[in-house]
Amino acid sequence: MKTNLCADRAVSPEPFTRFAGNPIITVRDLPYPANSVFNAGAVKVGDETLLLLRVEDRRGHSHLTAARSRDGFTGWRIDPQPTLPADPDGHPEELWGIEDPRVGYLEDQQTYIVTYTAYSRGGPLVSLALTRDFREFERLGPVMPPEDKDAAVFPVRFGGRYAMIHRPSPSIPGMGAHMWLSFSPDLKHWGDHQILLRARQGGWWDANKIGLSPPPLRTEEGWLVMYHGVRTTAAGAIYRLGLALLDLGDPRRVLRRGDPWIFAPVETYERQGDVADVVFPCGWVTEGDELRLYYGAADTSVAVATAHVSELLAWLRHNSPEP
Ligand code: BMA
Repeated sequence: MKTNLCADRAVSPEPFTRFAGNPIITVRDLPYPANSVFNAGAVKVGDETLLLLRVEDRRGHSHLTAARSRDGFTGWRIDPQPTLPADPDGHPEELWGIEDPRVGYLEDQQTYIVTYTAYSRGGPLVSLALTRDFREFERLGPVMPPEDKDAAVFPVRFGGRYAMIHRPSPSIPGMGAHMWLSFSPDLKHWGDHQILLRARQGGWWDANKIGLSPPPLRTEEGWLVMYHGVRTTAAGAIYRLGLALLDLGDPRRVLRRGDPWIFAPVETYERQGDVADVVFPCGWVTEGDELRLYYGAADTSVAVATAHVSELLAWLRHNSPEP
């Protein structure tokens, strides 16, 4: 297998451009005290961009708070109190908070779906909630036991079934934490579990542990998937981002997977913070061909970078091994 490592000079090795005003939201922008704000889900609601922020309070527990902006970059209006607080009484699996929301839209139900990590006594697990307005939420409860996180549901059904990408963590060291695909007739009962993308091994940037970043994005060439790879070093972990492409009609088929990473911590706000060297997107939105990637920076703030979907697809064509 041979890789066209940017054989075509027209394909930029770094298609993303960071917004000059980064970070766009920090803890100082919140209307109430907290430790940090990061790893936000993102969705277009009408003519506004809505971010569902992960806010970590000063106990170390997280909740979700909505922020809205007309242009997606500035003028964020943040809810005055937690929009979706953890509910440890009604939902014991949310004992130590809720984290890392991915927001999708279920086309058949015309409802938004929020996939998030509930931090239970048994470890992190995957929970789902539905909402139409980001004010009231209907919790569907836990759908994957611990440890499992980094999940998102596709906006459409395949052969009548919903599909979800998620990342269980094996308890046996050295097995690798891979991305899985599961199916459900009703969003509650999930099965037909299978590995979708494997963490690579050895010296790769995405060796041993990978996980979905934003929800899969439908493009004319396939479902665009961005994932994070966690490289363990003597100085700690480095979270970088890669791309893959899945078949539109059958998301079990991986059409492409880039060899190099496409985005990595470089700027000071990405390299320094509560957790150094982390870029962690949970959402992206498109405006025509323009894509805006919203990412947590160093588990401390929220930043945005832009690219063109067509450029990302070209990048994948040039950076994936030939079939
Ligand atoms: C992952 C998740 C993210 C976090 C990242 C870096 O395991 O818990 O919420 O941003 O680690 O700390």
